[in-house]
Amino acid sequence: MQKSTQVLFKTQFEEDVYKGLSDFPKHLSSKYFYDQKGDKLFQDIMHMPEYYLTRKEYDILKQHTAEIAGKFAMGNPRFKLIELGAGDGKKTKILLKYLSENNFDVKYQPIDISQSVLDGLEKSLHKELPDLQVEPQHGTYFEALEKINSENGTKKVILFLGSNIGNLLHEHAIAFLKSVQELMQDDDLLFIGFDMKKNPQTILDAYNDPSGITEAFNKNVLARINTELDGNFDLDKFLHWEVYDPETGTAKSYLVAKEAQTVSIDKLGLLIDFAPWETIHTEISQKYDDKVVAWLADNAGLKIETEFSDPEKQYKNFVFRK
Ligand code: AVI
Repeated sequence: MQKSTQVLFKTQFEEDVYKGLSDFPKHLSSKYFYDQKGDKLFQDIMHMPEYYLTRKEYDILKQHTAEIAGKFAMGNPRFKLIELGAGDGKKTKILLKYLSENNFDVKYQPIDISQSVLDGLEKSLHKELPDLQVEPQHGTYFEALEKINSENGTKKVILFLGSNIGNLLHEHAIAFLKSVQELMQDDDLLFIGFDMKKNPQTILDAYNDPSGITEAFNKNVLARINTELDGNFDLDKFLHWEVYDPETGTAKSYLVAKEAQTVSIDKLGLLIDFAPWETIHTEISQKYDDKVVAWLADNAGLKIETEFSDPEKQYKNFVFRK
């Protein structure tokens, strides 16, 4: 018998780990891949030859910079460019450079949960684009968006790149888009990157690199449980396993127990039994088609303004308004 709901949790991580590993089938959220080590592993993933997403989106921004900037500035060339989950801003810098060099009246407001990510980005932007106004916002997307909204009525262009939306189940993606939509004014725009359905092998390869970087990224949630919650997971006793369903467009990551084992998580007073080949589901990376994007937008009260894509239409950036 495992402890029940009277356990008092000090953090969301504690609660989610407790509940996810006590559930059947077991699950843990991919948001817990990201700590300092996880951030670095994700940077490495973005440089892997198999992980096409980053390159495709970079190429779209590079190929269509002037058109995208023109779309953003349409009707009102003075706007705030707000980026949700800015990271190192490598792709956004293409747009920022163009906007800055062509005298658009833009203020860039990157939002990130990690203060060190924001500090690094601000520093590099001051060096590379000294004339650009940068105002980082630390916090969750909605805290920061609400704060920005309350400041004044300047038009907003909100960026959500990297197919980050794909890490949300459709119902959560709709809820997320609805919340953003509610914070948008009539002339505000939302620019989102979507990884599109393609040859299933290409997708599997992107999440199953032979160098083991994605495996380490997936297992980082177990490493965090070991260091932060006094767990004793033996990472070698788990397999990284990726599946892709070409019908639904959902790629799913699992950690699979290679043998029967019991893991203790002392801070949670928890003992977890694993049967041989039992799974922990850790991540979804949704792939889209045009119909699904239109359906998500419709459900969130958004209208598609236009789209930009690579020549093979493997990745698309959509512009939405409310
Ligand atoms: C951040 N996110 C969009 C990545 C993805 O493609 O789902 C995270 C990732 N997981 C494994 N590789 C990359």
